[in-house]
Amino acid sequence: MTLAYVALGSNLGDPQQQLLAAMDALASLADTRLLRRSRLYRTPPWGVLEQPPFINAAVELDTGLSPHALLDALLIIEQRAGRVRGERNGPRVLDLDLLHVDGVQLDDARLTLPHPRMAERAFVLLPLHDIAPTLRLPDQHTVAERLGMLDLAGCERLP
Ligand code: PH2
Ligand code: MG
Ligand code: MG
Repeated sequence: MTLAYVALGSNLGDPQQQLLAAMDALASLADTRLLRRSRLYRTPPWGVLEQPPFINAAVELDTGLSPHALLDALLIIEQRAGRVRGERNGPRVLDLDLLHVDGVQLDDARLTLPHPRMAERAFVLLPLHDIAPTLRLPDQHTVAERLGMLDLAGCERLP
């Protein structure tokens, strides 16, 4: 079994409900246990600014699935939630991004691990910090250290 971290995001429909349902779906995956779930955060849209704020979260899984099998499972959960592929960085019903799998570095047409842009994004690191503050990023900083370097303006934890 291997620890894996997944980022969750949504800004269409009922984002809070979608994230909670997605966490339940992740907890039900074959050969997988959900060990930790972050709080939910409201975050300003990054990339495409003219869209609703996102709700973001992160989870820690212990899984026997390979990274690619886990990626397939994430895509199926996104599709079941009604995800329609649209504009890059645009609005979405559910986005599940595989961030990190312990001991795995890979870069192919479908998947790059660790996620190459996670260290720059408050909407990823803020929830990840709830569940894995000492996780080491590709730049060798921990999540906690990197988070201290980012601008958290407009990010708020939901009650
Ligand atoms: N996801 C994106 C693009 N922009 N902004 C925020 N705040 N949160 C996201 O999850 C997000 C985003 C593409 O996946
Ligand atoms: Mg994403
Ligand atoms: Mg994605």
